[in-house]
Amino acid sequence: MSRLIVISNRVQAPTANESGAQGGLAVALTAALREADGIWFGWSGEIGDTSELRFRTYDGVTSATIDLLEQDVEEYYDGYANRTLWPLFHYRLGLTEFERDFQGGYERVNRVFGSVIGPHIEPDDLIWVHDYHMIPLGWVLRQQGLTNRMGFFLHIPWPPTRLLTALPEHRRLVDSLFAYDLIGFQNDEWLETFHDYVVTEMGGVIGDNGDVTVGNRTIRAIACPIGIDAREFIAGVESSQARETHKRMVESSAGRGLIVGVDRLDYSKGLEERFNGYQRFLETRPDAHAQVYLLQIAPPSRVEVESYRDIRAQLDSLSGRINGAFADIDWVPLRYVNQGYSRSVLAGIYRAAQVGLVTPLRDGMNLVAKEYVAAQDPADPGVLILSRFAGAAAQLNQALLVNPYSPDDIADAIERALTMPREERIERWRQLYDNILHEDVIWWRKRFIDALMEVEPARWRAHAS
Ligand code: ADQ
Repeated sequence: MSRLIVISNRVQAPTANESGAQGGLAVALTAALREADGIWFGWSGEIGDTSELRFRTYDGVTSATIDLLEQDVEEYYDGYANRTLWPLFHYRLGLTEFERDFQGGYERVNRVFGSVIGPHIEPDDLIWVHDYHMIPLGWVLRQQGLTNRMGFFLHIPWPPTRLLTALPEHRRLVDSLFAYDLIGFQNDEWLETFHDYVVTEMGGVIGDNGDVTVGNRTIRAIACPIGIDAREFIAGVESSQARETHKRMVESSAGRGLIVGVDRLDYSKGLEERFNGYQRFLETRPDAHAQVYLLQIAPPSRVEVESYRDIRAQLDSLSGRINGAFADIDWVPLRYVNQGYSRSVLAGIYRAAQVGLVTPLRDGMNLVAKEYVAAQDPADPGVLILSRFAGAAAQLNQALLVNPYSPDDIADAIERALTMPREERIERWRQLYDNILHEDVIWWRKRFIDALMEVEPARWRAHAS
């Protein structure tokens, strides 16, 4: 069996201290690497002046990290990744910054990664590169003569062609993707928008079997939705910490219905719009006052980036306004918490919530929606309200799908969820649960690796020569 080499910006392999916020990628890959004899390469998250690799093995997962120079972090991570690609790929052209220095730093850091990782790759290794931070890495590794099977998975949406072409170096970026053998997207929608770019901007041809050909280069592109480690999450719901949290939530709710939101504090998650929707619900349903409350958990992320500080300030003031307008001496309609919690605490909170409110404006997938479903009591499950613009909506279509931009849509869905008869809740939940159980992270990993094993890597060799 080939070794699996995973490369992503941040390595969040398991540590002795697992509490705190974990990104979706970390949650998914930890489970995947444990099953294979893998190494996870990436940035340590630290600033330092040496790019020496540091290896560490814990709980069956080996990781190897490097530090980055301060300028690299500013241009590559805070800059191109978080101020250029992230907003652009989430359809937020107005927040997208176009700086040559950012692009230069991005390509430079990808070359650094390539030069330190390349020597550790063995001929049989399968290489799996993750996400928008690392798009050109495959090309960098090919420049070193590597002919390994190499796949790339994009965790975020692929933007419409007309938006992508606002990026001055769009063609160069997409060209570099053709160094991989396989590219995976979260769903058919992002795959189709990628196809559209290839056909309209590159004169490419899409084959029946997922092959995408531009000139003399052929790669394969597939939709491969990521899942959660459903069995582990479900087992976690029974842990003593989850039970304790559940009890605490039930007690502190004092008979009121709990609506829960759990997100990284990010403008793509639609938190402001969600608060507006909840406010509309309170304005238009006075009978519901003191009967429900919204618990929004949102630990800050990317605090170096101005747009993230802005959204935080807006949410602080909006949550204050909602509570100021509606709270009573014994009822606070919105509990807004800016910290991360361990997975078992989250499981207990999800379980106690009658409604899971997941309303991103745009999201590659969204694992919180799946975790909420996994945590429910089969005999009395809560209702998932899900944005139609989350990648997860393609699989979880038994949720109440909403337009996250519409406060009325959100308010109506909250009411419908809170009053839904138990039989309907069970019926919807069963289908959602079935999906998250079958299309879990193991299924995702297998589907991607199987597809990578199927493609003929000689296609790269032939074209490189
Ligand atoms: P993210 O944008 O980070 O991931 P998401 O899929 O929702 O978003 O994953 C978040 C993960 O972090 C979940 O496992 C959640 O439990 C955890 N988390 C969130 N808030 C937390 C908190 N307060 N405390 C503890 N844990 C918290 C990116 C893409 C997504 C895609 C994933 C995986 O943006 O669209 O689903 O990668 O591909």
